[in-house]
Amino acid sequence: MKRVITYGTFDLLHYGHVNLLRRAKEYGDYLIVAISTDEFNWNMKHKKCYFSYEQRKQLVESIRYVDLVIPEESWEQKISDVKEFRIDTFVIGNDWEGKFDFLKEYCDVVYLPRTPEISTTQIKQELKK
Ligand code: C2G
Repeated sequence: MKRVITYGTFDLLHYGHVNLLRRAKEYGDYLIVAISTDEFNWNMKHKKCYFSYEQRKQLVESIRYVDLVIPEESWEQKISDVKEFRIDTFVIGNDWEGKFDFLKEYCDVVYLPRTPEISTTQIKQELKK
Protein backbone atom coordinates (compact mmCIF):
# COMPACT_ATOMS: atom_id res chain seq x y z
CA MET A 1 0.00 0.00 0.00
CA LYS A 2 1.44 3.35 -1.10
CA ARG A 3 0.89 6.02 1.55
CA VAL A 4 0.71 9.74 0.82
CA ILE A 5 0.65 12.73 3.17
CA THR A 6 -0.10 16.41 2.71
CA TYR A 7 -0.46 19.39 5.05
CA GLY A 8 -2.61 22.49 5.07
CA THR A 9 -5.11 24.80 6.74
CA PHE A 10 -8.02 24.04 4.37
CA ASP A 11 -10.12 26.94 5.68
CA LEU A 12 -13.16 27.90 3.60
CA LEU A 13 -12.62 24.64 1.72
CA HIS A 14 -12.70 25.26 -2.05
CA TYR A 15 -12.10 23.45 -5.32
CA GLY A 16 -8.40 24.35 -5.31
CA HIS A 17 -8.00 22.33 -2.13
CA VAL A 18 -10.03 19.45 -3.57
CA ASN A 19 -7.96 19.50 -6.78
CA LEU A 20 -4.83 19.17 -4.67
CA LEU A 21 -6.23 16.29 -2.63
CA ARG A 22 -7.48 14.49 -5.76
CA ARG A 23 -4.03 14.71 -7.37
CA ALA A 24 -2.24 13.79 -4.15
CA LYS A 25 -4.29 10.59 -3.91
CA GLU A 26 -3.10 9.61 -7.40
CA TYR A 27 0.36 9.02 -5.89
CA GLY A 28 -0.87 6.16 -3.71
CA ASP A 29 -3.68 4.20 -2.12
CA TYR A 30 -3.97 5.92 1.25
CA LEU A 31 -3.98 9.70 1.78
CA ILE A 32 -3.33 11.32 5.15
CA VAL A 33 -4.12 15.02 5.52
CA ALA A 34 -2.51 16.93 8.38
CA ILE A 35 -4.73 19.92 9.09
CA SER A 36 -3.24 22.91 10.90
CA THR A 37 -4.77 23.31 14.36
CA ASP A 38 -6.26 26.65 15.39
CA GLU A 39 -3.29 27.27 17.68
CA PHE A 40 -0.71 26.43 14.97
CA ASN A 41 -2.50 28.62 12.47
CA TRP A 42 -2.66 31.58 14.83
CA ASN A 43 0.76 31.29 16.49
CA MET A 44 2.89 30.07 13.58
CA LYS A 45 1.05 30.92 10.37
CA HIS A 46 -0.57 34.11 11.62
CA LYS A 47 -3.80 32.95 10.00
CA LYS A 48 -7.19 33.43 11.65
CA CYS A 49 -9.46 30.65 10.44
CA TYR A 50 -13.16 31.09 9.80
CA PHE A 51 -13.84 27.42 10.62
CA SER A 52 -12.40 25.72 13.71
CA TYR A 53 -10.04 22.75 13.46
CA GLU A 54 -12.90 20.34 14.22
CA GLN A 55 -15.10 21.91 11.50
CA ARG A 56 -12.24 21.86 8.95
CA LYS A 57 -11.50 18.25 9.92
CA GLN A 58 -15.14 17.27 9.38
CA LEU A 59 -15.16 18.90 5.93
CA VAL A 60 -11.87 17.37 4.77
CA GLU A 61 -12.81 13.91 6.12
CA SER A 62 -15.91 14.04 3.90
CA ILE A 63 -13.77 14.24 0.74
CA ARG A 64 -13.62 10.88 -1.08
CA TYR A 65 -9.83 11.06 -1.63
CA VAL A 66 -9.03 11.44 2.08
CA ASP A 67 -8.43 8.39 4.28
CA LEU A 68 -7.22 9.95 7.52
CA VAL A 69 -7.01 13.43 9.04
CA ILE A 70 -4.42 14.22 11.72
CA PRO A 71 -3.58 17.54 13.41
CA GLU A 72 -0.65 19.67 12.26
CA GLU A 73 0.65 21.28 15.46
CA SER A 74 4.19 22.28 14.47
CA TRP A 75 6.49 22.86 11.51
CA GLU A 76 8.78 20.15 12.90
CA GLN A 77 6.42 17.19 12.94
CA LYS A 78 6.77 16.21 9.28
CA ILE A 79 9.78 13.87 9.64
CA SER A 80 8.23 12.02 12.57
CA ASP A 81 4.89 11.85 10.71
CA VAL A 82 6.59 10.37 7.63
CA LYS A 83 8.28 7.76 9.83
CA GLU A 84 5.27 7.01 12.05
CA PHE A 85 2.82 6.59 9.16
CA ARG A 86 5.37 4.92 6.82
CA ILE A 87 4.77 7.56 4.16
CA ASP A 88 5.98 6.92 0.60
CA THR A 89 5.18 10.33 -0.86
CA PHE A 90 4.83 13.84 0.55
CA VAL A 91 2.70 16.10 -1.65
CA ILE A 92 1.97 19.83 -1.42
CA GLY A 93 1.24 22.78 -3.69
CA ASN A 94 4.11 24.43 -5.52
CA ASP A 95 3.70 27.62 -3.53
CA TRP A 96 5.95 25.62 -1.18
CA GLU A 97 8.39 24.59 -3.95
CA GLY A 98 11.67 23.47 -2.41
CA LYS A 99 10.67 24.23 1.19
CA PHE A 100 10.31 20.58 2.18
CA ASP A 101 13.17 19.03 0.20
CA PHE A 102 14.68 17.88 3.51
CA LEU A 103 12.01 15.16 3.47
CA LYS A 104 13.64 13.58 0.39
CA GLU A 105 15.81 11.62 2.80
CA TYR A 106 12.69 9.84 4.03
CA CYS A 107 10.15 9.80 1.16
CA ASP A 108 9.40 11.12 -2.30
CA VAL A 109 8.56 14.85 -2.35
CA VAL A 110 6.10 16.23 -4.93
CA TYR A 111 5.13 19.86 -5.44
CA LEU A 112 1.94 20.17 -7.51
CA PRO A 113 0.84 23.25 -9.46
CA ARG A 114 -1.69 25.28 -7.52
CA THR A 115 -5.18 25.73 -8.98
CA PRO A 116 -5.20 29.27 -10.40
CA GLU A 117 -7.72 32.02 -9.58
CA ILE A 118 -8.91 30.69 -6.23
CA SER A 119 -7.75 31.17 -2.64
CA THR A 120 -9.27 31.61 0.79
CA THR A 121 -7.91 35.17 0.88
CA GLN A 122 -9.62 35.93 -2.45
CA ILE A 123 -12.93 34.51 -1.21
CA LYS A 124 -12.78 36.67 1.93
CA GLN A 125 -11.99 39.80 -0.13
CA GLU A 126 -14.82 39.11 -2.58
CA LEU A 127 -17.28 38.69 0.29
CA LYS A 128 -16.32 42.10 1.69
CA LYS A 129 -17.48 43.88 -1.50
N1 C2G B 1 -3.82 24.92 -2.93
C1 C2G B 1 -3.86 24.74 -4.31
N2 C2G B 1 -4.49 25.65 -5.07
C2 C2G B 1 -5.08 26.74 -4.51
C3 C2G B 1 -5.06 26.91 -3.12
C4 C2G B 1 -4.42 25.98 -2.32
O1 C2G B 1 -3.31 23.75 -4.83
N3 C2G B 1 -5.70 27.64 -5.33
C5 C2G B 1 -3.12 23.91 -2.12
C6 C2G B 1 -1.92 24.48 -1.37
O2 C2G B 1 -0.79 24.56 -2.22
C7 C2G B 1 -1.75 23.45 -0.27
C8 C2G B 1 -3.19 23.00 0.01
O3 C2G B 1 -3.98 23.40 -1.13
O4 C2G B 1 -1.00 22.33 -0.75
C9 C2G B 1 -3.76 23.64 1.26
O5 C2G B 1 -3.65 25.04 1.11
P1 C2G B 1 -3.68 25.94 2.44
O6 C2G B 1 -4.85 25.56 3.27
O7 C2G B 1 -3.47 27.37 2.04
O8 C2G B 1 -2.39 25.40 3.21
P2 C2G B 1 -1.07 26.22 3.63
O9 C2G B 1 -1.47 27.41 4.41
O10 C2G B 1 -0.26 26.36 2.42
O11 C2G B 1 -0.43 25.19 4.69
O12 C2G B 1 3.07 22.71 6.70
C10 C2G B 1 2.48 23.11 5.48
C11 C2G B 1 1.36 24.09 5.69
O13 C2G B 1 0.47 23.63 6.69
C12 C2G B 1 0.61 24.34 4.39
